[in-house]
Amino acid sequence: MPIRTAGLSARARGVFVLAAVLLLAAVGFGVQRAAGGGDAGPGGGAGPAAAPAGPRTADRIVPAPLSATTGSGPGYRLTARTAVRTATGPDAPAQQAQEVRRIAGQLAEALRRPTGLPVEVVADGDAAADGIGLLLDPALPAETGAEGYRLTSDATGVRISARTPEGLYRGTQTLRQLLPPQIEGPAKAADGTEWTVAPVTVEDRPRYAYRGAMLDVARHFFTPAEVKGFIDRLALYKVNHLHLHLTDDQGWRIEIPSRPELTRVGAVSEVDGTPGGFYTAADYQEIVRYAQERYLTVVPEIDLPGHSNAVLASYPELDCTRSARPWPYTGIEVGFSTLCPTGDAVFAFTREVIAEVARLTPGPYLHIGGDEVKTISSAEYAGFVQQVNAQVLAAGKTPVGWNQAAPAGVGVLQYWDGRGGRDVELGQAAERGAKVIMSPSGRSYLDMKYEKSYPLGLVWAGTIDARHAYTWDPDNVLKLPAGSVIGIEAPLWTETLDTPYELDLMLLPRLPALAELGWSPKAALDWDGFKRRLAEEGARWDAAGYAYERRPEVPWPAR
Ligand code: TNX
Repeated sequence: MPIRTAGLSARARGVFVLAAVLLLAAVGFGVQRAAGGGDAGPGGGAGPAAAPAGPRTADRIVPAPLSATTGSGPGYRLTARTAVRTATGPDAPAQQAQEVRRIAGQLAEALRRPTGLPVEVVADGDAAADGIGLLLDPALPAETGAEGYRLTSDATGVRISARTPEGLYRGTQTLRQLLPPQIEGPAKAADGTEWTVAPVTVEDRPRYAYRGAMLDVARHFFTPAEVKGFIDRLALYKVNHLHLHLTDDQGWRIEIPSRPELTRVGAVSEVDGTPGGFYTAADYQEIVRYAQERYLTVVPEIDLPGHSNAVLASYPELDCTRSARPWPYTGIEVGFSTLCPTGDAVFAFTREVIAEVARLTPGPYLHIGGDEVKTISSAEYAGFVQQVNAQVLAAGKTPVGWNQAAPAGVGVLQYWDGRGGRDVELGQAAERGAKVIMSPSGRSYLDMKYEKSYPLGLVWAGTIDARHAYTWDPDNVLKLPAGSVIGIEAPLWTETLDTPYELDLMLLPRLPALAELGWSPKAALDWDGFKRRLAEEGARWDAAGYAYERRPEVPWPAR
């Protein structure tokens, strides 16, 4: 087939020719390696022709693993004989063994659809036999941790081992990335697609324990199915917490049976006046379950005492400022609403809400907001937050608050804004032992525009392109005591975002940039290398049907 470069600009032609030269060099190299390897195993086929066609080697993984080496030989080709085999050993608790089989089933299903291969699950089989072995191995080094794993592949198969089912799950996400992008497709791929896993050895574990993304379902409501789609994107990049911002001035989105007005009144609308919505207990639990199956912990947020206009519209007696109550409220101003900071009625209300949300939430955290309260004194604010903090602890959960809650003694603080001495207050809280989740608004806010002229998003914290989202160090945003920062989170506020398509445009490609900061060792972080790996992700999103912004700072291949 002749290579056409006519119609491209001179610069693009140059790039094209260079790329073609590199590609030829790479193919030549691959053939040499395969010929030298000479070991045509079960999946290997005959000789050089079976060399991995695509460039999906160990250096394509996002987030970058702790270490990865591309081996020699043809890699493992999925065939009709490929099975997912689990080995959990005689000492594993039955529940763990069952969980490993569930993960195997999840992987097999994901492989079956695009490949059209049968991909059976063989429980307690031989993890070293032909296929993909999932091996629970408590003897792996302790530093592997709960999320770490080891993945090896060669012509005979792929083996993932980990100390826990969670580690195996993270390893299966890496395996997805070692296959061609069509593996993400919703339907069977074109005949002749080569389902080859490059020969690699990967050792991996995360830098931070907490790697989160937040979805604001209050400003615009997103259905359980839409939230599941959001979770799918996070799981791919090994994000392990989903923070749901469930309440705000514009809407209350979770049913509390003892307080029916919260949803009868407080859920009716959203920003711009379009209809709102809310989650029943069953809806919420379904989201939690779906997240759990992908090893994401849901962190529910009930924003208190500010951002509470929807509560006040539903239960006016909780307002002692007696301010005029706009309802339905469809604008995007902040800071004008607060619950009464004192009195039995308000704390009975918070206790009931916290008890119900805690009951529905298996994860350890319950986020109590605490941001942008402008209409009460700081003493009233601190007194209120302390009481609510105690209620969350009494409900068996760990309270999390936005960084304004630092002086009130909340144990886990989410840093977003250091203005007005908030950075100093947060530093003091960290000195007293508070843990910090880093969400600096100028770097990690996925609702900030990529550039000033971008049609979606806000600009109050600046503009954030993919490079800006990637080039910062969570440990050095503030000078905090060593070990204070437990991770990072990327919040997606939805004042300007109303559809899953719009969420995708803001999320991709910045989510993987932030996910890599949370997961990968500091030494592996390098924008020039990352942007090339990121560019390869585009084809996966195309296959999956995910929208994304083809930002100029990323060298996307032509579609
Ligand atoms: C600040 S971050 C807020 C949110 C807005 C967001 C918009 C934080 C704790 N508060 O209420 O939605 O900015 O970017």
